[in-house]
Amino acid sequence: MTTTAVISTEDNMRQKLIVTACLAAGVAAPVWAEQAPTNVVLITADDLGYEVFSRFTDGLPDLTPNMDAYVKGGVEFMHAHSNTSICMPSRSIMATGLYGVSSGMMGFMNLKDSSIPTLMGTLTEHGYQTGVLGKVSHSTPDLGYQWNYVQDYGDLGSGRDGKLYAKYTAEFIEQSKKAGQPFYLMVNSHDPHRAFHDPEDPRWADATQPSKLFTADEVVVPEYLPDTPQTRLELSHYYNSVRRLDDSFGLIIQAIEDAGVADDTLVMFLSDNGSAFPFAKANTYMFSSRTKFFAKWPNGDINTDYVDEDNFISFVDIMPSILDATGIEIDAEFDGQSFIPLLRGEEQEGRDYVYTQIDYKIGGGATPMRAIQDKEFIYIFNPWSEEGANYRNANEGKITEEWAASGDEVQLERLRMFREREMEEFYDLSLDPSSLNNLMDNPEYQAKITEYRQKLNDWMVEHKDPVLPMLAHRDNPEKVLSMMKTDYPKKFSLMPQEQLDKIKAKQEERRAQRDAKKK
Ligand SMILES: [Ca+2]
Repeated sequence: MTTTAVISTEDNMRQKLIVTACLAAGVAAPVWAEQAPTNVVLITADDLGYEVFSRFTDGLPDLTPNMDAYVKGGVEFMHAHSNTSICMPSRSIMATGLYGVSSGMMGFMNLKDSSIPTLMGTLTEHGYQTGVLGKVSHSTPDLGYQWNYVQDYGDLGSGRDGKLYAKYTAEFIEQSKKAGQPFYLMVNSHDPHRAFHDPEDPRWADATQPSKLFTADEVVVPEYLPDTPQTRLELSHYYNSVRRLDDSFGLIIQAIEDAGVADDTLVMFLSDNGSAFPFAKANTYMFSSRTKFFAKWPNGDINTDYVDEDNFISFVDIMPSILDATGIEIDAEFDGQSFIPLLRGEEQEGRDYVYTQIDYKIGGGATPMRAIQDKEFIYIFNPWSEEGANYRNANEGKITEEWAASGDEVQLERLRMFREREMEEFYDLSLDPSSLNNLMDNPEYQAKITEYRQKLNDWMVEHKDPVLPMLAHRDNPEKVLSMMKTDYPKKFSLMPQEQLDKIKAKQEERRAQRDAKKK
């Protein structure tokens, strides 16, 4: 599919110059030599859950006005998912088109297998300027890679100042124009990651104020959390941060439009993972991975004012889609496929299910989870689960403390489920989207459970998942737990030497600081 952009004489001249420069440098001539090149801006939120959007928060108006207005002219997917609902592994999937089990980045790992191409590396090789704003280390799997333009968290008001994001977006676009190259810009907000915006005690001194604040009384509590005072308080702070994300989004879009490049720029928006509350981020429930996802590309011949309610897309599709949009072909295998045809309203195979996984979180041991879901059902396998297990993550706030102290049966059972889980879970999403009622022992669902487990088994076979043998022994929990120790890859074995060296240097630095304090 070719774009229908009109090419001016000046553009033609510029492109000829670039092609000549590429040939002289021994780089493959870019395919956009004959047409206006496509720029790509990927805007990511940090921990923005899908449940905050209007269909789940009826009665809570005016949370994301800029996004709501923008998305109307583009394409929105109703079934978009992060394959791994944790910051760095989620972004590693976007950058490689591969699940963690395929790339080896099953957690906070950099890329060990240097034969795997990355999105940014490939774009550089094909004549693109690349830039990144915020979340830089989480968004750069290859430790040897050099972006053309970098502004990190500290230069962006702790990743929470939209005016600075807009300023640097404009600066990078100007730099690309001067270089006569098309660009790829990854704009990573640090909102609405914890710490949320608490008006009484704003944690980020250099962040901007959200344009609107929310109160504990008016928030909508998602069904997967018991409705308690602490939950409501944290949610109100979270909504403040969501609003600030939306403020930033509006300013970034304005900067792209002011730079005069919007027509030839594919803009996409997504969240790296679900919200930082128990049962969302760092798990495999529907609200762990489901994300707001929309795209706009005026000269890309794609749909406008269009909502795709049928097709599942996920982050393994991001790299193939961007290469498709930019007309770059490389000799590489991806776990995903380009969704650009869906943006044009075409049909595609393989869009009925999504597969999501968790392996290593930032701290602690592995808690592998594997899930398959479609619009009707979700099946989850948790080989780490056992009585007395103590699953924890950095997303609990003070909510789990409140559950523990409540003496309330419902809250205590929710806490037990969160910490220990069950080896297998199955939910009817049409009746129970928040996954509260595990149907594993319900006789009516046994045929469906077998069907979904088999599909997950097939996915594990295809991707040589180390968890596969554990699924076969699911009726013998002791065996599964012993296999976790023997068959599951150790964290450090998945890291490249350069990352191990960095970790070692950091440890030594900390040790030296401790020793200095003692003296
Ligand atoms: Ca995140």
